[in-house]
Amino acid sequence: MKVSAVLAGIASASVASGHTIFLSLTTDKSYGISYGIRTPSYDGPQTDVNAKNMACNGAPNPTTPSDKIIPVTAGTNVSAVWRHTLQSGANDVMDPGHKGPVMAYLKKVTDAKTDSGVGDGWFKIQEGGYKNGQWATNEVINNKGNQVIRIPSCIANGQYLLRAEMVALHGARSVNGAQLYMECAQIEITGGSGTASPKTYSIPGIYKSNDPGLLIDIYSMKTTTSYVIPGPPLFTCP
Ligand SMILES: [Cu+2]
Repeated sequence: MKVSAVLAGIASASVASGHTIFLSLTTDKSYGISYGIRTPSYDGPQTDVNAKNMACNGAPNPTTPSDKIIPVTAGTNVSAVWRHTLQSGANDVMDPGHKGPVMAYLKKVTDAKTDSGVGDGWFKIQEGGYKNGQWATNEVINNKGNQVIRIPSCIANGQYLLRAEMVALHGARSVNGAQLYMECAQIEITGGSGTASPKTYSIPGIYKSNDPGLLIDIYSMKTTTSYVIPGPPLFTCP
C-alpha cells in the first residue's frame, strides 16, 4: 500500500509536469501572458488530428478569447513562448520526456479576434524535427521556452492567426497517442512585400493519425534515424 502510494505519487508528478501552453509572444517587444493569444486554463493536448480544435485548441481545453492584436513586422523573428502552465517560469517549459517536432503556421484572416481558424488558409512557416539525436522540443526547452519563428518577408500585409505547435511523441506508438499542443496568436503583419501567395492547407486536414511522424516508436530510434516532420511542406519566400 505504501509502495503503491509512492509510485502513484511519482506517476502523477510526472504527468503534472507534462503538458505545455504557448502563452505569450515576443516581437521586438514582450507582451504579457495571454496578450493577443487564445490561451486555455488547462495545459492538456489535442490528440484527434481530425478534430476542429486541432486549429486553435479548445475543448477539452477551453480557451479564452482575446481582444488584442499584436503588431508584427514581416521579415523579422518572433518568439512563441511556451510554459508548462500559465503560472510557470522559464525553467518549467515542458517535461523533457515530451519529445517531438515543433512547427508554426500562419493563416490570413479578415478579423484575427474572431476567426476560429478552422478550415483552409494555413501555411507552415517554421519546423524542427529530429537531428543528431536531438528533438526540436528539447531545443525549445533549452531555449527557455522560446520557439523562434521568422515571419516571411514576401507575404501580404494584414491580420493573421499565428499557430505555434509542439508535439510530444512519448505515447505515439498507438494511434492518437501523439500529444499535440497549439495555441493561436492574433497578429497584424506590416512591411510584407506581398509578392508571394503561399499554397494553403486546411486544419483539420494537415495531419493524418497514421502519418509516419505521428504514429511512431521514438524509443527505437537511433541518433542517425531520419524523421519525417508531419504536415505540409515548409513555405519559404522565393
Ligand atoms: Cu503531456
